[in-house]
Amino acid sequence: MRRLFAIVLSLLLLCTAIPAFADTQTFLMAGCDTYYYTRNWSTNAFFSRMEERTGVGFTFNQFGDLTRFSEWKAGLTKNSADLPDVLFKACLSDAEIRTLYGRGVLIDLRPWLNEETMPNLTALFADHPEWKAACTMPDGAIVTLPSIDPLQTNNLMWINTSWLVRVSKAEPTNAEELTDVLRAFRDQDANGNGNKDDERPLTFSSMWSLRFLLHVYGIIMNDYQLVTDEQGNVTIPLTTPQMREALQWLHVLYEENLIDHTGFSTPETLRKITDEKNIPYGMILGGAVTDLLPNTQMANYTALLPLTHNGKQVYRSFLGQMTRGTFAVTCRCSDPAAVLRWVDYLYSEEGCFLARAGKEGDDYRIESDGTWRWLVAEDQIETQIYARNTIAEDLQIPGYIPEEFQLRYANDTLRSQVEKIITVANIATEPCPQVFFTEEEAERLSKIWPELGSYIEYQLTWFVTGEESMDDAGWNAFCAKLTELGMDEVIAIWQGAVDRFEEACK
Ligand SMILES: [Ca+2]
Ligand SMILES: [Ca+2]
Repeated sequence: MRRLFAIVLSLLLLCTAIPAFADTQTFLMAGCDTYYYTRNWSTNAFFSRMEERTGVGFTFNQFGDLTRFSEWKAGLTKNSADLPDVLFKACLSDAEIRTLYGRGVLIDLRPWLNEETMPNLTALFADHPEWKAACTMPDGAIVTLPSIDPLQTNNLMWINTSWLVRVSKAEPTNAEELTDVLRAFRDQDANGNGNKDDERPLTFSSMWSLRFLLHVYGIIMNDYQLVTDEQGNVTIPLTTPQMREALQWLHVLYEENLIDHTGFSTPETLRKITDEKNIPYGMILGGAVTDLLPNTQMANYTALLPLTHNGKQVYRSFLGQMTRGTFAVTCRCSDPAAVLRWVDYLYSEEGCFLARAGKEGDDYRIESDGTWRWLVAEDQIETQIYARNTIAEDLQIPGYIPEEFQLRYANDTLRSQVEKIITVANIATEPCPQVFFTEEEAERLSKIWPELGSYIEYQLTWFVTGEESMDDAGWNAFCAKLTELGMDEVIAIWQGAVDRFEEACK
């Protein structure tokens, strides 16, 4: 009986499906794919499966090299003979978006951003006006569509849990406890190899990365050293007494050999450890443990939750939740509604699975407990699934990745990591919203920032290492130099862009 019902159901579906997509519409798509195992878009199952679901198919102008792709994009005009209908995996920078929209090559997508044509993205934008605002150009147009990933990679504090057990300490929750744990790592044989002196308690890569530790003193800032407060005012934490205090603490960590002295100067590739028996790092400040250690070490480290300062936890979200510039429609496209209906599918949970996991039954299965797993062996995923049947690895695709996609993956080690990352992600915020600068603003920043930014980077490093003094004279000279190099104008430019952003959120 059940079998009969299934057949009836599939017949019903056929009846409705065939007339709707009797005439498949075909468009020209251009984009770039640099996936390590060659992926051919013309034969990749993702596109044929999408065609079955939407009645929209493509022919391709597929690039395999980002530089050549950028050069090609730079030359596009409304009359280019090879102008495609859409750009997918478009990697459009803000400057490229401004230029191509300015030339009339890319069109404003707002007329189709509605429930009828794009129900999934419209619902996400309604729930998250900040995502919509981040896609909005200074003149109000929405020209490209984003990749939205609430679990974007972040710079995290990975701590070795076996080391904690060996030195009898709990996960630290504030500056004092962290310092205490690092001292225990330094003074004891935390890696258990019989040598008390081969531990490097905390390693990091560059001042940029070390800056994430400032959250211990309640400080987060973006790459322009700025933060936007709840009233929408852009301020600079860099010159506050709190910042000075935090830097003095980092200087103590440096003096006491609690942070890795090579972190400022030695590239990660030269510090990568292969010897499993003599792991030197108790804490790693970085994107992934495996950047510095063998894959097998992943299970020994856990992402530390942000520490507490005056009863509050803050943490910087580095990439934010979205990447814009992944999809665009050109003036050549005869039916923008059709291609936008196509891309809207990727903003649904089913679309996420189709683009990233493949087809249920063919590529993966869902277990009775709701978790999902691939139907090929783990070492076959890249060549069998990623290269042939899905599209998401490497450069960003348009779409939305619900937390469930990663949480429900049937691998306990990975899942417990993901759970920790979600907890940090829920605390972390972007210091300033993802604004879109005008051409004039971008140009001014590109004039001011190289000198000012590099001055700040060096000066902070020297404060931490002690090469520059943080006494009143040293500190006041630092603050004065920031003004001299144009910090006030940088703040004003950001304030203007943030004001527009807040307006676009309404
Ligand atoms: Ca030690
Ligand atoms: Ca040791």
